[in-house]
Order: sequence, then C-alpha cells, then structure tokens
Amino acid sequence: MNIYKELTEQLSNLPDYSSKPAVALETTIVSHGMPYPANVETAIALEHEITAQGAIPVTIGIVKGQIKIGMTPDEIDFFAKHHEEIVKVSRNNLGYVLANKLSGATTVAATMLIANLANIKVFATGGIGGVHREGNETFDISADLLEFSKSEVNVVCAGPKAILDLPLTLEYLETNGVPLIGYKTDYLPMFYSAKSNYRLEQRADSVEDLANIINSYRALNLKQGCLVVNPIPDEDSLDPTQIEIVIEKALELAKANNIKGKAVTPYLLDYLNHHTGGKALSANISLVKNNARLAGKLAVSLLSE
Ligand code: PSU
Ligand code: MN
Repeated sequence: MNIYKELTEQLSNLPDYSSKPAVALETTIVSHGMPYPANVETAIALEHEITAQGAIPVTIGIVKGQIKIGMTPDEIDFFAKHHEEIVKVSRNNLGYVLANKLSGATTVAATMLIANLANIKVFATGGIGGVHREGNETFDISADLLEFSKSEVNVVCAGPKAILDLPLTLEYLETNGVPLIGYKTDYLPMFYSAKSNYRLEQRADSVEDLANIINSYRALNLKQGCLVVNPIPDEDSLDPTQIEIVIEKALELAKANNIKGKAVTPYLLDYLNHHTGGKALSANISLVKNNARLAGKLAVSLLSE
C-alpha cells in the first residue's frame, strides 16, 4: 500500500476522545528531557496521577512509523532508554518520520497536533518551549508557541522553561492570540521557580473557574488552545537567582559548542540536570506531576454540565 493510503487509513481509525476526560502526555520529555531511569519513572507516575483524578492518561509518540495515541509501558521504557534512536518530532518533521517508519518522541507542538486529531482537549507537560534568549538574532522560537493557533488543545505547564527569554515569549504568545491563564497566581511561573515578576492578566482560582474560562474560548469557536500556567509547588520551587547562574553557564557552553536548532533545549536541560546536584531534575519531576494532577481535574471538569 502506498504511504498516503496507509496513513489516511490509520488516521481514519484514530480513537475519539471527545466525550472522555482524556489527558495527553508527550514523549520528548521522556527521551530528550530527563535522564534514565527518572524519565520512565516520571512518565508512569504521570499516568497514575491522571488516573487518580478520574481522567484517562494518553501518552503520545510515534513507534516505527505508527502514530501511538496511548503508548504501552514497554514502548515508554524503550523511549526512555534509547534516546539516540528516537527522533525529536515537531510539526515540521512528522511526515518524514512516518514515511521512513522511524520512531519519534513528540514535542509539545507535535503532541498537541496529534491529540487534536483524537479530540483530546487537555494536555499536561513540564514547561513549554518559547522564544530563546537572543531569539531576536537567532530566530530560535519554539514551534510550540505557534501550535496554539492551530490545534484546539489546552496545555497545562509550569511556565515557559527558565532557559528562555520570558518577556519575548509573553509578547509572542500575545501576538499569536494565545490565551494565557494563571492558575492561582497573578505572576508568570518560571518552570523551576513558582514566581517571576511578569504579571498575568487572566487568573483562575479553582478548576471550575478554569474550565469556565476555557469553555468561553471554546464557545467562540476559535479552534485554538489555551495555555494554563500552574506554579511549581512552593516546597520544591528553586531560588531563581541560584538556578540562573547554572543556566548562564549552560547557555555559554551551548554557544561555545555551536549547539543549534532542536538540540538546544535537550542540551540545556541535560546540563542543568547534571550540574545542580539533582535539584533541577527533582523540581522538574515535581512540577510535571503537579501539572498532571491539575490537567486530570480539568479534563473531568470540562465535561461536566
Ligand atoms: N517540558 C519539560 N521537559 C522537556 C520539554 C518540555 O519539562 O523536555 C520538551 C517539550 O517537548 C517541548 C520541547 O516541546 O521541550 C521544546 O523544545 P524546543 O525548544 O526545541 O521547541
Ligand atoms: Mn528551537
């Protein structure tokens, strides 16, 4: 069968989660975001956090050219152990990975795109991609930011990753019309740290409040996703000035080693995970679990009358 027919058939048989409280999970965080075995342990723990809220976890990835909407623990384990064989997939290389029957870990952008095909409305991750520092010169702007205008999937994260330029990321989100909603906060959380100095305009103080705001965007039929920012729990929040010192060192090394394109974010996260005495990694695990809990509650609430 030719690939067009094969994929069209695969796509027409995708599961439909429109009337179910599903929460999508990505796999780039597994294969390119955390070291083994913390990556697989976290991936499985996230599924449990979501189930505990009465929602359905759906981990997304590409296994040998097959779009997986719901991966098995063995598949997740393979992604966790063999990152060198797993392509980091975004919107721009998804077709290539499928055509060549490769395996791919989906980023926020690709996970949103695939979740949307299966009518999954909620997605939990750690931190989304954004405008990189010096992005005005390098043009390094994550495709994650553009995906909100293309796929109607609401993403719960702990803010843009601290390695990024936060004010530029905020401007870019605003330009693209992405609703940015703080969960119990007036300030943008910055991934490892619960609070920044950047004020937010939209705030929800309960899950019902959040579902209400999201449903109001949905009623407008804009076919776009909202970005919910959920601060890392206070007890795990890192001191921004301390983590910033390590971030600056990581950025300096990335530049010196000419790290470019999609390798930048994994390089920086890897450096942080290895040079903070485990603090960056444990903060990342804590925040993503916290996001999975909120996403699970949100998925349930969005379906209630
Ligand atoms: N959140 C995490 N760890 C990660 C990521 C998010 O806690 O590794 C991944 C997501 O898949 C996100 C990607 O889409 O980092 C951003 O990569 P880039 O900057 O190349 O778009
Ligand atoms: Mn990039």
